[in-house]
Amino acid sequence: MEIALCGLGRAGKTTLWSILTGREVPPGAKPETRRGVARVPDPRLDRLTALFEPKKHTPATVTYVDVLALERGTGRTDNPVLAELRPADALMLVLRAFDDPADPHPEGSIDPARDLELMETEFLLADLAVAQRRIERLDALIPKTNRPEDRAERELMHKVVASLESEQPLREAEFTADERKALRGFAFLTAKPLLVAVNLGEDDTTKIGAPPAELGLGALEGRSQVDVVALSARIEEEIAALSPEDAEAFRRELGIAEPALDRLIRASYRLLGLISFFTVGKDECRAWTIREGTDARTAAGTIHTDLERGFIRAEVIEWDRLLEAGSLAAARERGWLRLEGRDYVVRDGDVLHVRHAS
Ligand SMILES: Nc1nc2c(ncn2[C@@H]2O[C@H](COP(=O)(O)OP(=O)(O)O)[C@@H](O)[C@H]2O)c(=O)[nH]1
Ligand SMILES: [Mg+2]
Repeated sequence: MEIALCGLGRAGKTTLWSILTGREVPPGAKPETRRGVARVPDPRLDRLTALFEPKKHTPATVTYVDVLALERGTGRTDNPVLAELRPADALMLVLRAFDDPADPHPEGSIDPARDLELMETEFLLADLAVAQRRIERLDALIPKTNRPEDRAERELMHKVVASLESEQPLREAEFTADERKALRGFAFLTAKPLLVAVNLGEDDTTKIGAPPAELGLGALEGRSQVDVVALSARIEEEIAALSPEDAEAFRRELGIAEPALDRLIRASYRLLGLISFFTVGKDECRAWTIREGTDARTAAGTIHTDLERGFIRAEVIEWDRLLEAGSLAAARERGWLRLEGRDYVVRDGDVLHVRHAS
């Protein structure tokens, strides 16, 4: 699962990517596409780890891709940056809200609401170009082949165009499940979940975690598959360099309850429709990533294909019940471990122990 960081130049994308992934980008490094992994902070896994004291502790991860900057007019061209965004499962749009006269904003002033509108317009235009090109092809093809599936696709593309022309992103348009499936192959940008990261100035700490309206981004309120996190990349950078104790003290001083970076990663995870289940033991406590709605057998397959193939049953317990019991054996004794079959829909926070035939 990948999230692409996008936005205008000098918004703080690379800075944010570097903190998210813990990978250093030396000042003056040449701009390039960078891919890196962030650990998903999860206090539930931390508590389980404290109980089991395993040799290994493995959190879930999300991959972030730092791509080159977008600019005004990008959507009307075949800009290669757009092609880099298409494979992503979601977009993180970084909006610059910090001022720095020494490092001017490419649009000449600080105005996150304008930048949001500008970028969304480019995405709409880019998708529109894709749909229109497809319609042209189908128009040429249909008289020759006369296939009903081509006609159906053309109808769908006209629906796409109508949505985009009325400035409605595809993620917010109404499509049937089959239509959504047919759209997937086109990798429309406005169909992807959108996480807006507002990069505040380091004096704007009172706005960290503020709702969109307080950031002048009321237009984002209540939109489906859109989330907003306000943070200061500079402050997160400083916090990342501190020891956990000092970081905690620094945050308390600023009145920040939870690290903004944690919230950003968690919002990414949620927006991607992902949940975690856990496996525990003396060797390893680990969080596994699945899509919401995944059955127990498929979930077992994320651990190992053998577990999926030979799946018999899963012993399941909620993470906090397991903590309460103190061990798997104690939970089993109390009858708290449920035996679930292959069709059981795994829930966020379940601890699974898979019984399988080898
Ligand atoms: N004052 C301030 N400067 C920042 C912040 N985030 C990034 N910058 C600076 O803005 C410039 C552009 O940042 P960069 O991450 O390269 O932006 P990108 O072009 O979007 O990748 C760099 O000089 C950063 O140090 C921030 O929160 N506050
Ligand atoms: Mg950059």
